[in-house]
Amino acid sequence: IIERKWWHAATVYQIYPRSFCDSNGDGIGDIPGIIGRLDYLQSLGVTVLWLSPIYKSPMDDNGYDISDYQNIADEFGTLADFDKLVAEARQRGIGILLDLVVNHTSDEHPWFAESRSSRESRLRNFYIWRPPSADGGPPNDLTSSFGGSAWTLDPRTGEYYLHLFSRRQPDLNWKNPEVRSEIYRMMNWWLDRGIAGFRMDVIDLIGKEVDAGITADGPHLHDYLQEMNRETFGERDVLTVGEAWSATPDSALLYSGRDRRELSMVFQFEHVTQSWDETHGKWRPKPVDLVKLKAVLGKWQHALAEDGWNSLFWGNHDLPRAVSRYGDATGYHVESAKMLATVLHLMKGTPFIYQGEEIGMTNVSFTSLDQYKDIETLNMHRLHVEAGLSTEDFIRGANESGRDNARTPMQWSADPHGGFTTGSPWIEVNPNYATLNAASQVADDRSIWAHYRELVSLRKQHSVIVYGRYQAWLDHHHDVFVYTRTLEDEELLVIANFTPRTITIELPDELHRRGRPLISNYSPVKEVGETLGLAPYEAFALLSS
Ligand code: TEU
Ligand code: CA
Repeated sequence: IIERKWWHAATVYQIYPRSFCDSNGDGIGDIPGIIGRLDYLQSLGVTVLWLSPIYKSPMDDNGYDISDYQNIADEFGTLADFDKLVAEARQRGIGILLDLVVNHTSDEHPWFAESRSSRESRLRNFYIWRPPSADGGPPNDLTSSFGGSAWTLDPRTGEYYLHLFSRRQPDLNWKNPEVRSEIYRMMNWWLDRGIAGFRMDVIDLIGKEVDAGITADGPHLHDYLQEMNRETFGERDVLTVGEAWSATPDSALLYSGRDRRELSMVFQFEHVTQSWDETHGKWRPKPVDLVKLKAVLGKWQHALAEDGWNSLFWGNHDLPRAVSRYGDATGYHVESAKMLATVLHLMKGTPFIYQGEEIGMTNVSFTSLDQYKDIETLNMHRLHVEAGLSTEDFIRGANESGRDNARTPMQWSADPHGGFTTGSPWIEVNPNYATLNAASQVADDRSIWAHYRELVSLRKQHSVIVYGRYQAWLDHHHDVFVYTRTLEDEELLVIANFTPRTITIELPDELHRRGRPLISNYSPVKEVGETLGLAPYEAFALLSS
């Protein structure tokens, strides 16, 4: 039923350029650094790289605040470096996805400088300006994701502008057709340079109706996406993935349905937020409840089984490290990292690996506030302390959920600073680099890295992994994740112990079988009977036909 697309079988690797590889010793990762690691990425087997923003930016939010869409930030390199990256990647069968940040720009973008200059500016309507409310305060009570009001008063003209993120990230006015056509022109300019597509930052926010208090999922959102598709990538064979914290299975079908002409897929976050605290959100995460996690992931597998397409991920540059959040980073580091990868990569959808996940990089254990660099973490600290929390308590939450967990430098080797830089890194390297690094894992065929490489390669070989029908088993079991994937006469059985305990499970008749062991994190299992013993975090897949 589904028309086959190249990106159905692809595995994407996300690079956070600032933290990936520094080529010139200034402590900041850069494009030449990425080029130098293409062989590593090719050998992992990934065929798409998503780069977090590399455009000119004052870096208030590490590049998610763009001041020139058609230039590269000096610390990352030049347009010539970028073109070289595209060409060198293509030679290795790898495409480049750019991060499209078009909900907002930097306050240093020339559009904003012009827009704020006077109420009569020809670009006034490029952003969202409103007069103060009757008491002189902000127009309404919309809040910024990074804390506080989403409105800032600009004294020059006496009006407030909207920023759903930092005050240095003013929101563009998507209702203005000139804004939209400028964005489309810019997108085509990048597409013409040969990129493989876009990851679209907070794309669910562009249809906002601020006066009605609506930010996500606004009434014209899908009109804009259809227009964007028509005006830019619609006739090009690219991958587009929209970040949509508000996505539900129903809206995901609107974004990614086959006849919708919008996006290839979206990132949804239900499996992430289901373990957040009701009042304190991610800063007080609850332990992961496997029954709930399975229910959420299964719901999405079923919802997009016949139409639309899933993205699959445990982590990204905003989220804690997968093995720390869902596995056991201390007791069973290798076993649990492999288990998590197995469960995710054998589901239906396009898997995304966040840099360092393939070697099982872990959360930080910072002890003092100045070790954090992330604007969200620093703003939230201020607000939490004002509300009566101690810095110590805040740090406990930040070490579990803060965005800097994902942003410490990639651990390449046991050399100083993990081989990330010869200078001093912009953010501290996790001290566990001495034992946890890419060099040692690439050399070890039983490493986490080797396991990821095998999973990426299996997806290329077996269409049952790409297209097989998903069915979950033992939904109410608290310890194991069990599912099957079926395509024609092939059936894949995946079984994973999510606990640090040795357990014995009972399996329904339909699952008793022999099969060809496809992958496992202990010795290969060849037969599944009525009862099955599983070692801590054991996971394996059997293929039968
Ligand atoms: O993130 C969207 C977003 O809403 C995050 O700020 C999220 O709420 C938070 O990190 C999780 O608790 C995107 C980018 O991925 C993020 O890095 C940017 O800071 C943000 O947009 C603004 O561009
Ligand atoms: Ca550098």
